[in-house]
Amino acid sequence: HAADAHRTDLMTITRFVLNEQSKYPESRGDFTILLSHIVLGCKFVCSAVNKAGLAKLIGLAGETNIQGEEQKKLDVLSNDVFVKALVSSGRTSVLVSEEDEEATFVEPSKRGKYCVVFDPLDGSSNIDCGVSIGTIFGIYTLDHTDEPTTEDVLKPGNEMVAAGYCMYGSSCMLVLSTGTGVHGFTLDPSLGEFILTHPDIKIPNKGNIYSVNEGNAQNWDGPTTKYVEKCKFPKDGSHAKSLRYVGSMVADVHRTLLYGGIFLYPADKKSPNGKLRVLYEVFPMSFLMEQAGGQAFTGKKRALDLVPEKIHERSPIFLGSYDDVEEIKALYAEE
Ligand code: P6P
Repeated sequence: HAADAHRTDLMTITRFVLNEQSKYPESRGDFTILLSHIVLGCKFVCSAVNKAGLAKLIGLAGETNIQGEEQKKLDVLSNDVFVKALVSSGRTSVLVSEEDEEATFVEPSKRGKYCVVFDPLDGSSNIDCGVSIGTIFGIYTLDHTDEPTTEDVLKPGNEMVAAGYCMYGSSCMLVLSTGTGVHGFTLDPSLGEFILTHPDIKIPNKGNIYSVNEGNAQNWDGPTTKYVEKCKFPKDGSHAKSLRYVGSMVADVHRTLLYGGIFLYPADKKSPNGKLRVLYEVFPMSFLMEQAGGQAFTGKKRALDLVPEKIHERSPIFLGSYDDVEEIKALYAEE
């Protein structure tokens, strides 16, 4: 037979997660319902981002978010959509968003057993120039029935049960791990469904790309400076690495996951804890990297072992191919 013009074994993200969850007999479908609401948010943002140029959604909303950055309309819209979708899922109790200074505590009648930390539109400074941006999320379970508090999300990343991102670029791709590997789903706009296109993503053990903002080089510490030097002027006769830096974490991490290499946002004299946020940037991307066979390091420890004390806390991060991160760990160990 000629190959079917239309694939008939459509593995949608919902079917995929139902299959995964069926391995846990006690699961009552709560996670699947939660995920379907996250997927709804991603579909909405994908549509809004694609129309942004036309719908004049671009431009400053005039407000500033708690990071003191000018808030763009798409930021505000995306945050509202995700908060509403997560609350209406009836499966969450605490929400932490990059856009909101305080955590959101869901009203008792709508509470569920999950806590979601997310950046609704990361890399938003790139919106106006059409560079890929994304949503990043991490999921904790609530392990008590008392009043929820921020303590329920101030947990190490190694207690996350799932994490993922959705990249709004030339195509809309959702990359997810529920703890059994990393899987990529591409939105088929004609169906409005995320279809499994990248099952079981594994990051190459070593890559030849390093990804860092070289503009901060004068502020880096010794080990980072030495490592980047090694990338550019290898002493062992190997090829120099290529530099690829988009400046949008989802785009830089997605490329690192698929092609290998290392992504770095180190501490520097100006920002001793780096720039990226622990709960909804560092942890989800570190979770995915480990699940894909890579690793993630803060300069001091395994990133997922960090215990955040504040919901918008920052941390330096070095993540990507296992062997590449080993090299920078060795340099920090010498310090
Ligand atoms: P810099 C975007 O604003 C962001 O939060 C991440 O998406 C990105 O990796 C980083 O900041 C870029 O920061 O200082 O290199 O512009």
